[in-house]
Order: sequence, then C-alpha cells, then structure tokens
Amino acid sequence: MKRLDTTQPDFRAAFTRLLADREGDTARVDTLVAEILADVRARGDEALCAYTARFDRMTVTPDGLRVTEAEIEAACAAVPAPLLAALDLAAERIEAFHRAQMPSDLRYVDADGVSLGMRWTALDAVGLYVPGGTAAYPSSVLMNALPARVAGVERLAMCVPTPDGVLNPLVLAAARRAGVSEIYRIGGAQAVGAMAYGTATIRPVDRVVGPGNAYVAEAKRQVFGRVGIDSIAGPSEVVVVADGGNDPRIVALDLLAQAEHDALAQSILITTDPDLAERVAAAVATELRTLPRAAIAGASWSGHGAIVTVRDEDEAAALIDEIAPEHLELLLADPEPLFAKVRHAGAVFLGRYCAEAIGDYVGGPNHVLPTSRTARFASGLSVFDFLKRTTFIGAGPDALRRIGPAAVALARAEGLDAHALSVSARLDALGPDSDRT
Ligand code: HSO
Ligand code: ZN
Repeated sequence: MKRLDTTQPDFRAAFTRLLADREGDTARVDTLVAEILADVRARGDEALCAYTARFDRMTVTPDGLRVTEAEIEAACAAVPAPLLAALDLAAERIEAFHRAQMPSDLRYVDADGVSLGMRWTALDAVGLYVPGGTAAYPSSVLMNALPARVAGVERLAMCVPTPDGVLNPLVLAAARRAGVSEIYRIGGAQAVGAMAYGTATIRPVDRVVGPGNAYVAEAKRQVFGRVGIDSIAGPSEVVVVADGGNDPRIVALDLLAQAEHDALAQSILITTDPDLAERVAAAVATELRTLPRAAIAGASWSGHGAIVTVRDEDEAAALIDEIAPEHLELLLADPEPLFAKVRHAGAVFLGRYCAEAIGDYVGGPNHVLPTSRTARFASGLSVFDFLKRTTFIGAGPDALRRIGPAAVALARAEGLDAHALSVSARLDALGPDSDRT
C-alpha cells in the first residue's frame, strides 16, 4: 500500500504512478483467437465439440451442447431456499431499477411544420457469456440478463463453460430467474464465435455481453462489427472517501471487498483525517490475517492499494475526477456536497451505511461498470445497451416548401444532382405556394 499526501512535494509524481496502467502483461492471444473463430465459422458445431473436449475435458455431441430443462430444474432444486429468496430479492430490485431507466420515444412538430422523432426498439437476440468455475458470479448473470429482458429482448442465449462437465447450480438458477432462454455448455473464444456467427445448433445473436478471460475479451474484440459487444472490463476499483466519524474496521473491509476480487484490483482511501488513515491501515492488516481470500486481497492491497490524505473536500473531488473510479463510496455524515462536485465515476455509494457490496448484489443499479479510468467517457451496463434508436422525419407540402430549397442548394454544392433533383422535382410538382407571395 502506498501513502500519499497532497501537501508533500512529491505528491504529483506518486499520484501519476498510482494511476499507471494495471493491466500487467496481457498474454498475446490474438492469433490463437483468430484461428478458433475461423474454425467455428468453418466447422460450426464440430469445432465447438472439439474445443470443449480439449479445453473443458468433456466429450459432447452437438445434441448435448444445450443444457436441458431437466438439468436446469435439478440445479434450481439443489439451491437452498434462502439463497433462492436472496436471488429473487436481487432480481426484483435490479428489474425495478432498469424498468425506471427505460427511455420514452420522442415525437414533435417543429416551427417549419416538419414532424420529427426518435423511436427506441429492442435488439432481437443477445448472447451472454458467463465464465466458468470460481469466476462465475450468479449476481453478474442477473446484472447482464435482466436489463436485456427489461429492454424487451426476446431471445437471450447464454454460454458457460462446464469444466469436466460440472454445472454451477446458482448460475443456472440465476439464468432461469433472469429469463435466459437458451443455455449452452461452451466457453472461451469458441463460445463468442458461436454466438456471433451461429452454428447449426446455436442461432446467431446481435450483441454479445458478459465478462471473461483474455481469450473471451479478444474474441469479443474480433467479432465486434459483425455483432455489438459491451465494454471490455479491466480489474475492478474502488475509491473510498471517509471522514473521522467512521469505524476504521468498516472502512478497511470496504477496501478489502474490492481487493479480494483480483490481485490487480485497486482500493484507494481518500481522507482529510490522518488519524483515520493510520487506523484504517492497521485494520486492513488485522483483517488480512483471517480473510479466506487474503492471498488475493493482500496482493492487491500491497501492490495497488493507497491511502491519500487531502486538505479538504475540493481536493478530494479533483482527485476523484482524475481517477474516474469504477466505484466511489462517500462514507461521510453528509455525502451530498461532495457528490455534487464529482463528475467522473461509474457508480456512487452515498453515506456510511451503503457498502459497495449492496450495489454488487441487491441495490438495483448495474454492477457492470466502466473500469480503468474509462468512467471519463463510459457508463455502466443499462437498458440502453439493449436498445437502439430509429429516427424519423415526416414532411408535407408546406414543410417541403420551407426547407427543401436549402437541401437543393447543398446537394448542388456537393455535386450530387440526383439528390438535388429528387427534392426540386417535388417542389416543381407542388407549384408555387398560393398562401405565400
Ligand atoms: N464488484 C464487482 C461485481 C461483483 N461483486 C460481483 C461481487 N460479485 C464489479 O463491479
Ligand atoms: Zn464486488
């Protein structure tokens, strides 16, 4: 963990180093991924079965790629009732928030008498990638699938690797609760290829979303353009702003909740109180002695964690905007003044009681958020990722008389005579406007 202090002369240099790229040495997987994608295009299901045998040690025929209703039923039955109830509460709250997010269509007639508008429609089909093993978060299944359903997407296909044939019951239960229509036991780049290009068994989709390893991320990059994709997530981050009124252990736990995701995750505490800074540092060390994921959390905290002491809230706001964190917790008696000053953050958690974990699971807003400082220009997953806009224009004779001549002039200037004539021929057919002299 690094200690930074805005009053120190070396602060700028230390802060710049803190924000430096945390991606590490990402393996060069582009050639291998291109080969897998080409193979899926050429051989379809046969390629999917071959890669599943090789990477997931599982023999499967094309008929067996789809997870059956009976398997989904059995998985749901295996999940303890309190856990199903928790999943249900999460799903209801996520659904309600995303429903509130739905935009309205636009339609109006302007001063020239032109009727104008914009209509939102849902994508037909979406593919959801879910990682296998311990990287599979059932909460992320809800966060990816529910906005698509709320937006009105009819068909939601999900791919999840099942190494050695093992299915994760809670992932299947989440998929069922979120209204996923088809589930396939396929992972990696081949799954992304199958959803983008389609095979005899899997019909192609229009957009592929969901987190994955380096192969999945590269495959999404390579199929982009043929289908839409969501953003490619980097390691998770949190900035916690806390004043002296906080219990240092709770602040420490919030920092560790992010750190335990990944050794490359980053947790930063910003405070005006040097005493709190000291006590949180000690509390993190104490908690790391007993946390089951201490190896990961400890690596993240020692490698990328930081405690920054600042003079005042204005200084805090400026640093937050520079970091543009994925998550921002404002553990303050009154978080509103600082919240009003911040512009770049994926999601903000207001007040001492709102742990980021509330938002990870049951708050309602999406937990798929912009990482690696991309909150400067990007937003979290939402219904907008599953909708697109169609604009429309309607013009009658009067409106055409008013705005048509300018179109003719611009078309002639661009040397596009058919464009100009397509408008002037209509104007000629209308004849002179008898209402105006
Ligand atoms: N904090 C993660 C989401 C998550 N946490 C899933 C627990 N499960 C990225 O926003
Ligand atoms: Zn989390």
